[in-house]
Amino acid sequence: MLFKTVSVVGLGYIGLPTAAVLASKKIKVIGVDIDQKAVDIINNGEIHIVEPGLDVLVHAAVNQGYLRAVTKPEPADAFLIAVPTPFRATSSEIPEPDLSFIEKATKAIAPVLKKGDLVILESTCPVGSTEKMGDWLAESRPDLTFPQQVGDSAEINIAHCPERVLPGHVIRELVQNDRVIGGISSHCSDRAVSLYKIFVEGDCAITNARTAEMTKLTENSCRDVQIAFANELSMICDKLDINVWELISLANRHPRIDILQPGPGVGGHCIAVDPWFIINKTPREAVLIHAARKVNLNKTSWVEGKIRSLIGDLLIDHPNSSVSDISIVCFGLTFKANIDDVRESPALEIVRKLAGLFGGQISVVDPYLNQLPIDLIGRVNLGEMSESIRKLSIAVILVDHDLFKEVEFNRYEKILDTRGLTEKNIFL
Ligand code: SAJ
Repeated sequence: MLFKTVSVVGLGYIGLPTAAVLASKKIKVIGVDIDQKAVDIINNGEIHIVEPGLDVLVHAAVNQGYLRAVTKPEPADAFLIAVPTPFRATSSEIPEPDLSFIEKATKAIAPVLKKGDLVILESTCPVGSTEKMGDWLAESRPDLTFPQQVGDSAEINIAHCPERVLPGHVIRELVQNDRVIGGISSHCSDRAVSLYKIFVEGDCAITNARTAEMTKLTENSCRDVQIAFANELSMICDKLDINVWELISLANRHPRIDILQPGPGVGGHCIAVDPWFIINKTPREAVLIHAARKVNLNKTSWVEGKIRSLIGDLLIDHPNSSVSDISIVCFGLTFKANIDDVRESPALEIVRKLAGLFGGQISVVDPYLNQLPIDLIGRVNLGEMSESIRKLSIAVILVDHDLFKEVEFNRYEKILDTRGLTEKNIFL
């Protein structure tokens, strides 16, 4: 059966671009989001997030009548669920996944499901979540049959197809990347492939739902481990008085070595979160993955400690000055370069800690943000790239936005460059 109408549930960083790309292929798309404000913005042909190329796509899709946003699910031939899967703290050091958004979205679409519909979970999730989604649907709709009950002959098809796109390159990667598709039955996988083939130019590789879930977690955990290696090297190099940026570029000349870049820690809603889904399920086995998480979390505290020692150095250099004479200018608040997303941002965590501890003036310069997170308003200034600086000033580079390449960092008395943006010899 063809997919005449597709519903995308969750119109965030993944759902909205997916809805817009599908609509650009002249499929009727109903976007569903609980946020009335986001729904209104989209129905106006505008967007509530920053992603290159998305504004043009959404504007065209809405104007041509292929994309419409609503707050309550409506009948469709396929449902793509792209809602967040955050984690919540537990009494142990290991947080646990919060599937409540997936559960709510699943239960919200259940009443409008009809025979022949396809339900796809795109949200990154712990192994077993797609099966759980199938159980929630079966409980809500005892009048329909599901693949976990009757296999290929089920009236509803269910699959997991994790999103794998890189923020900042979402539109291109949605089309070009290969997809991993894990159906609860093989018929579910085949139907999911036929949906993705509407807009995916990459291959659609078929597996089962559990392997598809683990594939996504593996990709992001692999990156977390690799970044942890770079972050650990940066702390070792600081102790041994070696320039870590030079070291990595030299080691990377080896044909089989490709070390990533250190930074102030790992942020975002994916790499800083997904490894916990593996650690939480298999804590005794996931030793390396857990250690990497700890290294990356510790790097953020380490940077904060370095800022405090720079403040101490300034006071030693200028004995007649006090902390209130010092200003710290933090460059970047987002979780990585050239985007507006501050979720799990190590830069934000560092600025929050500084705002709580430091008695001098703190400014944040971030060309991707029009305003500071609410809790920082009144405690931290939102500065300009070329703002005038005090005599006793420290520049802390937390994000390597391209626009920062124009900044004259040598105007500042001290520089802490966590991203290797300035001349390679300045780490501290
Ligand atoms: N980072 C470093 N050093 C590096 C690379 C990254 O410190 O060399 C930091 C970044 O500054 C950022 C964090 O890691 O704080 C994550 O950034 P990222 O660019 O590595 O990844 P994300 O979170 O933007 O997107 C990842 C991607 N996964 C992989 O590359 C394996 C993307 O393909 C996924 O779709 C996305 O997670 C997701 O949604 O899961």
